[in-house]
Amino acid sequence: MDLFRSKRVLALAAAAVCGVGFAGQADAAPTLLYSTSFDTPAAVPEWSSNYWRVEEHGQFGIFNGRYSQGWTALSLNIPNLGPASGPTGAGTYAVNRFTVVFDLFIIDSWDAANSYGGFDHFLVSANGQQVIDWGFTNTGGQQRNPLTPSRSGTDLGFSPTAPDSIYRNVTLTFDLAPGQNLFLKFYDQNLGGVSDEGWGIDNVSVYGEALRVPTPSVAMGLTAGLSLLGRRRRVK
Ligand SMILES: [Ca+2]
Ligand SMILES: [Ca+2]
Repeated sequence: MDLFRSKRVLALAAAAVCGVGFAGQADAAPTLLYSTSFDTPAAVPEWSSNYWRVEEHGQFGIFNGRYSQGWTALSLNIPNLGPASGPTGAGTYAVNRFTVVFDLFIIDSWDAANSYGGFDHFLVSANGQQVIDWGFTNTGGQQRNPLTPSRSGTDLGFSPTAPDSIYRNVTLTFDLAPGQNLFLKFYDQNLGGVSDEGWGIDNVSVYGEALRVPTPSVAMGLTAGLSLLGRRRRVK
């Protein structure tokens, strides 16, 4: 898995969305700030106190979960990421660009598209700003996310009568103003409890780099002080 190459592709994709380019982007090596597989039973004070670690179960291995009507959050102290690379001069400003890569387990009878059963959401926020809000279904109907599952359509664990999905290497990129630590929250909306539907995450990595980027247009709805841009790309 070439995370750094993926990161650059992703950043360029984000830049394309903004209608801007990043001179020197390819020269900036993202710094690996954090990585965990949850596989060892060591204390994880960087995770919220409601952290729950599932032992080996079905096809999922050992992971951070399960949650339903719940959340888990990672707090990282962010060091100085060095001098910002990228375009300089008027019309640019400095950001810390973060890339978060993780595996997402969508467990049991999620129904994103069934209005009678509720629209089941999985969300991520960074320092209180929403990065993604995606709907998933394991029971047919319309997915409300841009991902391609690594595995789906069959029971992978927990309720044997409900299929599950595994999405590996979900990749999110967002920018924060420099000088902030990171509070990364994973949570759901509208789930029915773990006996019905739940989720977990695994293999979480966080990368960061200091960039100067063109000031976004007002039309993008972004501010100079804080911009968030959630993107996702599947890493093969
Ligand atoms: Ca694991
Ligand atoms: Ca299942």
